[in-house]
Amino acid sequence: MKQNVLKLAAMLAALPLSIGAATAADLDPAQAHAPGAEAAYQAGGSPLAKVEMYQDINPKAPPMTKEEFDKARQIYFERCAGCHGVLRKGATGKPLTPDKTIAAGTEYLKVFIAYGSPAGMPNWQTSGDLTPAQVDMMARYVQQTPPQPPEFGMKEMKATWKVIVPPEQRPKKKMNDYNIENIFSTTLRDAGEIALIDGDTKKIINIIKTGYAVHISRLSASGRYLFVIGRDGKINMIDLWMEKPDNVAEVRIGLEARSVETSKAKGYEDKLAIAGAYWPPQYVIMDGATLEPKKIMATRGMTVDDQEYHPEPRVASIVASHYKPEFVVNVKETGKTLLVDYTDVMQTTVKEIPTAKFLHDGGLDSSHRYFMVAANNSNKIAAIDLKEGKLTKLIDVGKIPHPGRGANFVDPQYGPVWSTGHLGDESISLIGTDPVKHPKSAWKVVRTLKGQGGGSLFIKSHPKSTHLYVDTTLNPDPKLSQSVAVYDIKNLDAGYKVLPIAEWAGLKDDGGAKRVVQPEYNKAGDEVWFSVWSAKDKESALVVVDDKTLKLKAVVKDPRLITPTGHFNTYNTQHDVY
Ligand code: DHE
Repeated sequence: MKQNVLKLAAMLAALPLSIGAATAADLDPAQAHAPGAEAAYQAGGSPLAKVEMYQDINPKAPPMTKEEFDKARQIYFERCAGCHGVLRKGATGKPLTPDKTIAAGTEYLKVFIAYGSPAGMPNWQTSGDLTPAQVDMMARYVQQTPPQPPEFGMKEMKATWKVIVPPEQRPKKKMNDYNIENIFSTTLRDAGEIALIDGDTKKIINIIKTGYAVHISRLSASGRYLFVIGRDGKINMIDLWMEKPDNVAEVRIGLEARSVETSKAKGYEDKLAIAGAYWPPQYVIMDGATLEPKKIMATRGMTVDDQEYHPEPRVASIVASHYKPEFVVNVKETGKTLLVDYTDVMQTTVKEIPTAKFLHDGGLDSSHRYFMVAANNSNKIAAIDLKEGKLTKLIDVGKIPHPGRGANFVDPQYGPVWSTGHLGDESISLIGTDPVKHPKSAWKVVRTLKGQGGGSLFIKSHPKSTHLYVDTTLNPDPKLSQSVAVYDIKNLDAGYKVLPIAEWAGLKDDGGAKRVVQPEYNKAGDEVWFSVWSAKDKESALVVVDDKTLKLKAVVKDPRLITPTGHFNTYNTQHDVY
């Protein structure tokens, strides 16, 4: 029996089968997205799993009890929504709407879910993640009408908004002795907390409760306030002037979110904050001192290429222009970069720049004039000119670029470059960013470095450093996921050295994953910090490397450092130094 099913799985993967309206390609997310590392990365679990939703009855879909429907819905949002979308209209994975899935039928879907496909759909049953009964339930679930989570408008936001310490009761000057330009805000992902760590003494200043599966931190233009966003859309605003820095305001801007940023243009310092939601698909501009939500803008609309309506285009990265009072908002599924003028928050002007689908993460070039954003599943980087307000170039790079904010440095041959690593291959693409002095190199991949392997998430350099660090966090080989590659920028042809970061952490050898993630420099640019990210019931650590000697400088361990992932140096984040 098992052999027959395996044969069927192999046949389905190999043949362009046509079953009613659906073909294997329509249903196979692997045709649209990349293998292993990316699938694992996307299947991160959505807070929507816990949200009650309405079950519609479609007489053509196989029957499901309410209990089964709710269980399957939870699994869907925990495992599948990241690739296939909240409404199953398709994101980086293919659509799973009833017109396609009912035509395919339960048995066909069960094989796909159980065995996956060589190109990327995880093998949920054979990996042991789902039982045969759960696979059967999921095969029936994806034939039901997709339930829609509730909207989250001004009324809901205001109900979550709390000003813990009003602006007039906050310190008038800095009340602590910390060097607040060299603090690290470290994401403690599964604890729903951040650790504020003194970059000079490497001591923990405070552990602060934040949103669920907390994600990133950003600084206000003055450097006084730290903004942290959780996957549940909760933003925490932390005042670094307090004797012991802590929360002064919080709000939820949606049911699921990833990005937060603050106004950086001259005259607007610390005035506004913005956050982008995955669900509902919207972004929200808030007061920069209290987080009071002011204006909600929806992103639902047409896609960039085929101009089809997309009901849930998620907001990916947001960056503040240093040139103009504008936020740069990247909308993932429709492939549009929005320049949101915030001079008049209520009568917002939005310029829509068509870029490419699947916009994700990105950062500024060293001049801060250009924003470089990865359209990850399109295998492209879009260079946007923030001075002129237009797309400069779409640049083809390797497979599934994932830069974080990318790394800027001066290539000895080609001049200033911005660089990205990739989830889907081992390459590192260096793109020329100086059209004035190096016009021949501008907006082209001028050099491709060979890295340790695919599964790279973050790359980093610093203006005072001659090194370039590239992690391989999601590579399936523990040797690679537990180390980083470092290049000498003055001699890129020499290849890389490997630093055994996880080994240096000296954690117990318990066989658990010890993923090394996100190089981040201190303010001086002479140390590089890494997280060694273990499971939540295992010990993790931060490892600090001396950038000159490439030797171990310090290990930070503490039972409170649970699942450290990203970390954000206050000065470098405030000034976009990377
Ligand atoms: Fe992230 C940035 C979305 C999983 C760590 N991540 C971003 C950004 C987006 C995003 C849109 C850009 C924000 C910005 O600049 O405004 N991340 C997503 C996902 O949708 C995804 C794939 C799946 C999920 O379920 O959330 C995901 N991210 C992860 C992780 O698993 C990581 C590795 C660990 C963690 O803490 O969750 C992770 N993402 C990060 C970090 C950044 C980030 C550290 C900021 C990088 C920077 O240098 O600014």
